[in-house]
Amino acid sequence: MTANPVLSRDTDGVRTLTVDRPDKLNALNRQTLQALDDAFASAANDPQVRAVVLTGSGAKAFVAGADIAEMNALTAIEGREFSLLGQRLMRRIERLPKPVVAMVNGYALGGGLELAMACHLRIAADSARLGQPEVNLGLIPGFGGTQRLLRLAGRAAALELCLTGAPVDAVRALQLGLVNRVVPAADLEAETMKLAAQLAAAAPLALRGVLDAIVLGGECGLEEGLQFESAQFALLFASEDMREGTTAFLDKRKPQFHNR
Ligand code: DAK
Repeated sequence: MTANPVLSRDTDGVRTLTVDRPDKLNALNRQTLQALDDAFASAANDPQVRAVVLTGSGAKAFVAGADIAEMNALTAIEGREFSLLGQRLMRRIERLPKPVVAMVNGYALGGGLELAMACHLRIAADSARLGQPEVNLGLIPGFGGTQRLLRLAGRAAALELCLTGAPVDAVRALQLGLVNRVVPAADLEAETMKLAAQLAAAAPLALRGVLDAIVLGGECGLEEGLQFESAQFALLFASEDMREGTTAFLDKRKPQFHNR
């Protein structure tokens, strides 16, 4: 066991989590997956946290994938545990009741791209490269990558990335819908923090409603999704923040949201 491989910093309602194994390009070993799972559980439960930013240490990598050296030595039983831990983490992030922004500061490969895709929004540095190179290791994506890539970027892109294993640059990733924005590497942190601050200042219950409606609603058929949306919409009429938001608009002032 080494020091906690996930750094945590809080600024004005934004929790920044940094995978901190730069000498291994922030590769995800079991300790790191567990630390991330703990960190996201804690962010979910902390009422001071309104938005989360996830990134990697150093200028070179967001996360270069699952730790190949560790995987190489796993038994089948350990491999199953590894897979379940990774899948649980990805699902926890995707289902977090607060927005999570991946700040993709470099390589996002294999499990690293799967991690970024589990986040709600992705901002990439123009130097980033994204891909699913598992076939080169005799594997396929195992942390939900085939399914999330398919849903995010469509069948053609998912097949291209997973079959060839070749990474794409940030501009191509933007064209494929894999990332929301691309910015110069020097501006990445400032631009990401600006977006996170905007999310942290928004009405938390409304953001949660959006996340539930789009993430969960997107997993059902249109009819159930629409029903789910209207239930989420109705629920917000019970919130003080909805009264505050609409009253502030009518009063021509800025709303003050209190997560109630
Ligand atoms: N794992 C472990 N170490 C890694 C690593 C990784 N994924 N990526 C890089 N490193 C280490 C390198 O070994 C090297 O360590 P030292 O030799 O210095 O000790 C150090 O980081 C610096 O890397 P390089 O020297 O290679 O740096 P370069 O700039 O030359 O190349 C690179 C950068 C990103 C192109 C290259 O490092 C690379 O190709 N890395 C591997 C990328 C990759 O294939 N990623 C996908 C991993 S597979 C599953 C669930 C999920 C998965 C699998 C199974 N189950 C359901 C069980 C997921 C699988 C993956 O993610």
